[in-house]
This record gives sequence, structure tokens and C-alpha cells, in this order.
Amino acid sequence: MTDTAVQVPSLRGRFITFEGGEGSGKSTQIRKLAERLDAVKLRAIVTREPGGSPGAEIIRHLVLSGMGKLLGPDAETLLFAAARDDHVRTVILPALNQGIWVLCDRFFDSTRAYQGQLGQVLPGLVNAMQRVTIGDLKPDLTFILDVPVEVGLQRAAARRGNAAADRFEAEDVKFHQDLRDAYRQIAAGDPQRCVLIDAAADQDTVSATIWSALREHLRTTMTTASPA
Ligand code: T5A
Repeated sequence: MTDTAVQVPSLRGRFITFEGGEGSGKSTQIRKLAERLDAVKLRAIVTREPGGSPGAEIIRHLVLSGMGKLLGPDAETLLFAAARDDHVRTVILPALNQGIWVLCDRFFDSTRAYQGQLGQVLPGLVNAMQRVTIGDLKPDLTFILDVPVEVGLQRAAARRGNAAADRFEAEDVKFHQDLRDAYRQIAAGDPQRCVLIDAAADQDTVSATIWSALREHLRTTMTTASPA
């Protein structure tokens, strides 16, 4: 983790993150947004956290297997941070530097919600990890997909089939309710960057809402590379 990871170029692609609870539909909506951007000839990559780079994918395997939990909340937070550091340096910043848009399934808001608010990791550690791994690299726009807990868990269970629930899917219903509340607080606390999306509707309706919110955001913030 070095300060070279935190230099944000002035001319760069847009950085858009998707956040929300389990089964809220982030992966589905990222794919749909990527298709829409492709249709208007904007170059974009889709990536995810934890993971998104070879080194970070190894750490993803560790944390989602539950190994990180055995080490305790602070060490688990450090694992997410190590994964993010690699991902930012090797994938996100190089793409943004080339003017390529980056659509990322989860980013630092996940650490704030899961480890900070729910895991009760002290803000000092969460903030320090954020400073070291991403510095000034804030997403330009964050969609927080909001669904009732039972809807999200049902979707996640249906998609999983007979496979075992992962580290966080296996938490109890109160955890997921608190998670939803944490994300709503994040959205309310940073309205310039975050858009809370009602993600309980069908996929195409949610996609249209996101597209409309993106265009509105661009209309008010961008002078170049705006989709038609
Ligand atoms: N984590 C991550 C931390 O604790 N700290 C961190 O810093 C970071 C970065 C990652 C886990 O790591 C934790 C959080 C997570 O628990 P993951 O496997 O990447 O785990 O899983 P999630 O990010 O939680 O994503 P999921 O795969 O569970 O859900 P998605 O991506 O939100 O949902 P999606 O699109 O896969 O949809 C789920 C199912 O629902 C259907 C889809 O077809 C799919 O079958 N669906 C809909 N059905 C009806 N209506 C709609 N509108 C639908 N949208 C999707």
C-alpha cells in the first residue's frame, strides 16, 4: 500500500460503484448498464470487490470462505483493504487513466457498512484503510440498491440453489436489516455521490431508473463524454 495508489488523474473515465445488501441485484444491473454504455460507444469495464485483480481474487476466496472471520474483525478489514489496494492500483486507476469508465460491484461503502457499522470495527481503522488504499479516489457516482431484506435473501438463495451460503449470506436476518439501514444512512449522508434505487421492481424497471439517474448526474456534472 503506497501513496502511488492515491493519485487521481484529472482527465479520466467515470468511476461508478454499485452497493447494497445480498441479492439486491447489483451484478444484474451492472451488466445492464455496461450494455447501455456500450450501445452509446462509451468504453467501460465491469469489475468487483472483493476481487477484480488476480491478487485480490485470491483474497476474495479467503474472506468469502469465512477464513477472515476466524482472524477477527480488524484482520478481516485488513484483508478487504489489501484486496482493494491491489485492485485500485492494477485495474481501476489504469483504466480511469485511459479514459475508460469503471463499473465496480461494491467498493469502500461495503467496508463502511459491513465492517464499520455492522462489524463494529473502529472508525479510526476504517478511515485509515480508506486513506491508504484509495486516498482521494472517490466514485463519481454510487448506486445503492435497496430491497426489503426478505426479497434480497430469497433472490440470493434462489440463485445459489443447493450451494452453501457464503460468509455474509449466512448471517441472521437482523444483520441484513441493520445492513439495509447502514446503506440508507450512507446514501443520506452523501447525496451528491449516492443515489438510493428502489431495486424491488423488475430488472428492466430498475435498469431504466439507474440509466435515468446516471443521465441526470452527467447532465449536472459533466461537459464531455455524455451518453446520448
Ligand atoms: N464485503 C465486500 C465486505 O464485507 N466488505 C467489503 O469491503 C467488500 C468489498 C461479497 C461479500 O463481501 C462483503 C459483502 C458481500 O457479502 P459477493 O459474492 O460478491 O460477496 O456477493 P454480493 O456482492 O453480495 O452480491 P450477490 O451476488 O449476493 O447479489 P447481487 O449481485 O446484488 O445480485 P444479483 O444481480 O446476482 O441477483 C441475485 C439474483 O436475483 C435475480 C438475479 O437474476 C439473480 O438470480 N434478480 C432479480 N430478480 C427479480 N427482480 C429483480 N429486479 C432482480 N435483480 C436480480
